[in-house]
Amino acid sequence: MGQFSLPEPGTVQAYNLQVVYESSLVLGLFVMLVVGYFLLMIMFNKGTCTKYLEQPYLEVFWSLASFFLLVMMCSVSVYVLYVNDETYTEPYLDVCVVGHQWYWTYQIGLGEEADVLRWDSRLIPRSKDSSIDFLDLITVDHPLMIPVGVLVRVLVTSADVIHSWGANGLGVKLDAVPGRLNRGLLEVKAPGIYWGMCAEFCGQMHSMMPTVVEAVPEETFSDWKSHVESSML
Ligand SMILES: [Cu+2]
Repeated sequence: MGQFSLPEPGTVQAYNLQVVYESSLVLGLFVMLVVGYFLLMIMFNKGTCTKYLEQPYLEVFWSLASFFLLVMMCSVSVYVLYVNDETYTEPYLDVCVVGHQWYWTYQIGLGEEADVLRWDSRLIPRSKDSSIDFLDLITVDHPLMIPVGVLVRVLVTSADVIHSWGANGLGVKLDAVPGRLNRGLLEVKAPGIYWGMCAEFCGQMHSMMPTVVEAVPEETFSDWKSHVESSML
């Protein structure tokens, strides 16, 4: 649908959200057309059809029809709500995201594991050496690397004020609240770079802490991880 729809979903979760959005949109358009048709009919109809007066069956029908439409919308959205938030298998990777004024700290792996990697992701401002197609305000020094095709659990918190981490194409936006841990699941479908912005006003440089996620094939991810680990030793 190109410009008329949401951005291309980058994850299974974003795809599910798009299904909810588009199915609700189609149902909404259908209801609008039916109601619009009857509205125009009533406006321009000069006669009165006695068949439609005091019709209990008709009233029961349109009450039930709208009830079933609501049940359809509700069942799709509740199903996606649970599917996007629950997993019965252990995620392949845990990523911790900590918001700071005004940058993100990423950590791959949890506290007890030996192979935990932690780094800061800061904005690179445009300079006179920047190329002509330099992406202003969404270029960072070290993006978050995640593998494609596996389940990644994101744990988001903050060290100072409330921030919000997410990227449009990933279909995720999680508030980074000090003292709380918010959780999201991602299963990226295609390699690529996904951009987002801090979505909670967090101070003077709120617009200068983009979230850049680089999704790469699993082998590339392992190579990158072992390379970084060896260079840290
Ligand atoms: Cu922020």
